[in-house]
Amino acid sequence: MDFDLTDEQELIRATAREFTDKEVVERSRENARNHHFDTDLVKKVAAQGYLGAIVPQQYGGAGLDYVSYGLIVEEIGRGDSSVRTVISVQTSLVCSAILKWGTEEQKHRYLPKLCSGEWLGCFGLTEPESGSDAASLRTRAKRTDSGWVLNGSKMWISMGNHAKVALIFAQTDPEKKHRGLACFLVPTASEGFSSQEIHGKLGLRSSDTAELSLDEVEVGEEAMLGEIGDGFKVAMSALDNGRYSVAAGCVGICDGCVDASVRYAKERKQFGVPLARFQLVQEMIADMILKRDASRMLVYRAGALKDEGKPNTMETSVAKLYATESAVECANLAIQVHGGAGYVDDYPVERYLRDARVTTLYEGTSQIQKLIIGRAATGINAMTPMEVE
Ligand code: COS
Repeated sequence: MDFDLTDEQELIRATAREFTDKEVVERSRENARNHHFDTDLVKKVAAQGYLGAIVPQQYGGAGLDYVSYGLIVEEIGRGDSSVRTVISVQTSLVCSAILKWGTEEQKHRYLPKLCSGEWLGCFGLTEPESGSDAASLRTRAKRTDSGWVLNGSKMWISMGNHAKVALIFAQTDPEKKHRGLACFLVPTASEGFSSQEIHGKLGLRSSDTAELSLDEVEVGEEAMLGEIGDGFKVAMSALDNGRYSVAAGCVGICDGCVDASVRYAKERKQFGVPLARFQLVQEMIADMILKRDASRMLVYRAGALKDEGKPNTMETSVAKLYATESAVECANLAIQVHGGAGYVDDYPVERYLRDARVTTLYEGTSQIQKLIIGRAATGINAMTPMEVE
């Protein structure tokens, strides 16, 4: 077992750290205050090769391994979870799904544009009536002479107002339940496709979040990603990657909480000595370090399994569950270390708490992760409630 990063991975981490400090941290407070989805910053992120980092070079990506990708996502996550969300959605959900399930034609058509940031993509799985129970989604796909017509709506879709292409999951045959689902690559400029911004979020204020509506949207046969009936597997395999990136981003939040708290505890004096002199303050810092380091190791484990091509759904859920819950706890502790100063946005810790909160919800709640882990451990499926007599 080797816990060291390679020289190349160390360089990737250092470069991402420098980029984050110079470009991301600088803008995070103002963007959050202004609820501004920063397309200029997204261009800079793309220019770094951070969109589609795991996509092979032949399709316009950086061809990096998952551990390296996780390092990048961790650093960006320390800077701003709204920016990290752009990377997660574009790379882990959209690009990874096209890479795994797309035809050569689809890969060549979409991946170079997504990797370069020329296009943004979004992942349309969740609906107003279906969240955890993804298989029950109601968007319908009906056959036409030349392809398919789509009707339905999608909810909580990151980048939905800026995306040029949307992965839309739709039911082709309700009787088949999850085996009737299909995934379509839908240009957002299609007639009948519209999006609306969702306002009033607790966190991720500089992230774009949309409700999508599909009203008789027509697409050709070539729009389908995978085959009829593959839709649920497309979604689940993409979420295996999405959850990994959310976990890595949350390691970044934990790390940012440690950095900010150590700095503040050494500067701020009470009773004539720095806060760091108090054992109860050190205890909070130690607790944060524990959670950060354990989260990081779990993310590395999931990343290493992905790089080896081994099954990793359970390990990814462990990493996602632990890192996201840890990010919430670390942010809460970091505010405690900062006292009143942590309650306003002069310091990043209040934003860390607001941004961390969604991570235990999206891409599968903590409860869903526990059920995935529990099922892997026991072989018993406790997902579906027992039928009511
Ligand atoms: N990769 C590929 N295929 C997978 C998979 C994975 N990680 N997990 C499951 N599948 C396949 C299974 O192999 C099974 O295939 P068959 O139809 O051939 O048997 C099928 O998908 C159904 O799987 P499963 O029985 O596990 O589905 P369940 O309904 O029991 O559980 C949960 C599904 C609850 C785990 C799933 O619906 C889920 O993750 N929900 C949360 C959704 C979510 O994260 N939403 C947030 C989206 S925000 S972007």
